Amino acid sequence: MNGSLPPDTKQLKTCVMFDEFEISNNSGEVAILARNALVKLENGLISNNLGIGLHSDAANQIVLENTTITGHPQQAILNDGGSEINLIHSTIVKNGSDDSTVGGIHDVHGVEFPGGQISQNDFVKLTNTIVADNGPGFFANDIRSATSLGGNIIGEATIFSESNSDLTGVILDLGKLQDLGGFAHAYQLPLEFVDLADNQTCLKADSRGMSRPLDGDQDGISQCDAGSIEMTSSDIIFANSFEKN
Ligand SMILES: [Ca+2]
Ligand SMILES: [Ca+2]
Repeated sequence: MNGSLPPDTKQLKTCVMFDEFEISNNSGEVAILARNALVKLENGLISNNLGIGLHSDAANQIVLENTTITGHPQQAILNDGGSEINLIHSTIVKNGSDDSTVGGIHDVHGVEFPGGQISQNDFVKLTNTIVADNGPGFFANDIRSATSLGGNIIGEATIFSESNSDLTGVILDLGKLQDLGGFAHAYQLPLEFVDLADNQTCLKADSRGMSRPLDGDQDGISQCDAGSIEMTSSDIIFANSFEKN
């Protein structure tokens, strides 16, 4: 579907599943607009469309697995209307350069009260997912309102319930999309971020079909990687364009 969608929006109704897909370089305000739908997106890429990557509104239930959303001038994901989004082993980077409210994932639900009490912020759930290097955003660069189920790599977030197994405040540059052998291009993970995700919630394979978990850092222990790619020892790169806070 690369470049072949209508110029405005792609509307999904009822139950939709995309496996091994790419939606890139479209000129509409929204690449995927979901309303009242069950949607599963797996092993794919949504990239460099003109506005928002995925706009979910009106009681959707959406699951993303092994999917990368990148290169959108507005939000990667805008979630509204009581919709629920479950992101598993997905990579949300380099979105929101154009004065967004949030560059990565903007869930409009959830309110932070004085004293730190937070209202319902579990409409968006994150497992072994990367949300970093987005923004700048008015509320936060990467996430407004989400709940972690563990194993995530997160940049800047607000109204966010994190897990002990998350890395937060991470400054991360994954470089450029590359052909790593799957249906769509994806990002490699720098060595320092390999083998840090949660094996208990690890998917059985990555976006290109490589089995998880692998011992990417060669320490003798196989542990899965956050994001859509499970790094093999042969495609480990020693990137030095990142640092952790
Ligand atoms: Ca290891
Ligand atoms: Ca690994």
